[in-house]
Amino acid sequence: MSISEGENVKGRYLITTPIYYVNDKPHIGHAYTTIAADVLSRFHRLKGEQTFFLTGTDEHGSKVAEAAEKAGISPQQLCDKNSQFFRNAWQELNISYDYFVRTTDQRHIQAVTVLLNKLFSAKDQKGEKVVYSGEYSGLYCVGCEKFITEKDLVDGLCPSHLKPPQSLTEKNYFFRLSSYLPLVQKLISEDKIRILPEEKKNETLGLFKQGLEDFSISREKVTWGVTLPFDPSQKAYVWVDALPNYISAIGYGDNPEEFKKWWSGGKVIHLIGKDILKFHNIYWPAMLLAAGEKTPDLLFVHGYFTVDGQKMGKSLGNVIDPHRLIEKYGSDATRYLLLTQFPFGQDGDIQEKRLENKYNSDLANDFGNLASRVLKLIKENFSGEIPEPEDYQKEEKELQAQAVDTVRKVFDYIEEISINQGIDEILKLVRLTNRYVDKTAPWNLAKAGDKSRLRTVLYTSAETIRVISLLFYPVIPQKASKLRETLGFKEKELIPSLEKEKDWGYLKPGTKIGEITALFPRLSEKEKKAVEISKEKKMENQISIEEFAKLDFRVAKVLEAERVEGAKKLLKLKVEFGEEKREIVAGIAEHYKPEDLSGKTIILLTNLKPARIRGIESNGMLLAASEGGNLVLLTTDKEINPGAKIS
Ligand code: ME8
Repeated sequence: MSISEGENVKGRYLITTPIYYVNDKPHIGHAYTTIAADVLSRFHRLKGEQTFFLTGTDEHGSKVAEAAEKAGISPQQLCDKNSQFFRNAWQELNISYDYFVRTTDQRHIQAVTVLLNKLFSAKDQKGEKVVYSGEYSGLYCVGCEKFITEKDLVDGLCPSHLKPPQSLTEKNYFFRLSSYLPLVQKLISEDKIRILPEEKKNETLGLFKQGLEDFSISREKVTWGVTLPFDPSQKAYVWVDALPNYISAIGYGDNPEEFKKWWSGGKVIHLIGKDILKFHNIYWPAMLLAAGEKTPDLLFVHGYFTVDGQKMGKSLGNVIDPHRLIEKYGSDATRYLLLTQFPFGQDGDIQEKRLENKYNSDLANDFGNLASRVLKLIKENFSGEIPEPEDYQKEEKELQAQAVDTVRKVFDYIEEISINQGIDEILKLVRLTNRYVDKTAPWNLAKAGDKSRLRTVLYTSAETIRVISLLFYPVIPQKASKLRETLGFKEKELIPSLEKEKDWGYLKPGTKIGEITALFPRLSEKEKKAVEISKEKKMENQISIEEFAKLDFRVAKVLEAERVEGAKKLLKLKVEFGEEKREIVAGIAEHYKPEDLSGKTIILLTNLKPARIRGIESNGMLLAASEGGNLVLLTTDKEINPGAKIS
């Protein structure tokens, strides 16, 4: 057992988010952590530091397999589809990840296999094997993908998923956590593994006091997972497969140099939500120690938010899709609004009304308005060229000092992952600049013809706005770049650099400013636009008669039906239409018994590409109507021969 410290180059960071389950689409909880990690990565890049920003999807385990079965598709199909939804959302939110890991990637599976072999052959300090086999009997919550105890249940249900746990007895392999607990505890106490915020460090240390048991690292009855290299009858427990994403993505097991560079050659920062604290703060360091690897440098555990006071969940119907916010506020404002509802690290509540108010007050009024009024004055009074400042008076000197000081403060806060304090400082500077503009009243100077003073005031305002564009860039990258473009920066200068831009006076007098558009239009105007866009989207979804005519729907007759082995929801149907016979797989087993189906008339889409579901090739899709949990098959009003075309 060793902690290889490595060279630990200052200024090299591996920044990670959790990898999200693909049993469903992304929601704003996932977006929250990912945006925070993006902001952090962008700040480090601004400092000129090497940054590897990692995110991805967690694709194995019962939870995903069950969702696939419910959807009537194979687990891999579900993973491909939903993993893409995450990537799409991150693209819309301008998430600048360097690598998107998927646990079904061969590269990842290979790395997990290497790690499992390493753990299997490892011995602890007493010379005992780290992995041993045993029998486990207990309650398992598929939603959490973890074993839970009777005392965790509320009215017999898992309190997080409001579902009864399964009772499981099986042969499992166990990880001898007990051998590593004292060292992990020591590393955390001494901040060698730093846990922020402080109360989450204390919460973690509290878990050691309560006692922690060895955990099982495999499953006998799960089929969707990584096969144990030392026992092919078992699959790796989904968490033992998921946690190593942080090393598989940087070359563990296939690129030792790259792996060393990012894992032991810099700082490793994991951002996680408080729901997965134990896995990350205790199990993961212990696994790494057993495998002879360095432990993470910093784990930042943020809080959980509710939506309008309620836990966000499918059953409550209050899950917020990031697209909805992006449509209303735009990508940058969504990033800003999600991060500024409550301090990063604490629990909070997201309320639609508060989002609107904050958009209008911070972004439209304070920031957007400041930029447009200053730029307009430059356009009107100096033919759109940044004026040369003359005598700096007390007000200017104060604002300059504030601007330079804000740069230092913001980067200091970000170093400690105090994202909200960092953003608050930027906004304070915005407000100070607004006050400065109000106080110096450049419109009056223009009226009075005091060009000399006007030059100084407008240069000072524009230069402070330039500093704000530097600081705001990681949070609202598109709008900050837009603003920089208007300030006259060329394409390659749109991404700022701290080293070049931290001092006063970077903006060159004489620079021609660009066209001025509102950075953040007030919501009422923006909403009008959103309605127009959604109308356009609806139009885009409309299809022509020609397109509809391509769909070959036929009346068909069911000849035989049987259950698909191992799939609760699937039936295999043999159907006939005209001369043709086909086999299809349909997710209707919870609504129709096989024996009730033979002889039934159904409506079949016949020219769908074949799909393999549970190893069976399905050649067509039947039509059904559903509402709530109810599902009925579509059929014909009167008798008509199978094969009749539907038009
Ligand atoms: O746990 N508030 O994936 P997951 C804040 N696959 N953050 C939230 C949130 C909320 N209401 N809801 C979700 C998993 N999150 C595992 C992780 S890592 C090796 C494996 C965020 O899809 C938060 O970051 O359930 C939380 O930790 C994560 O989504 C859980 O995502």
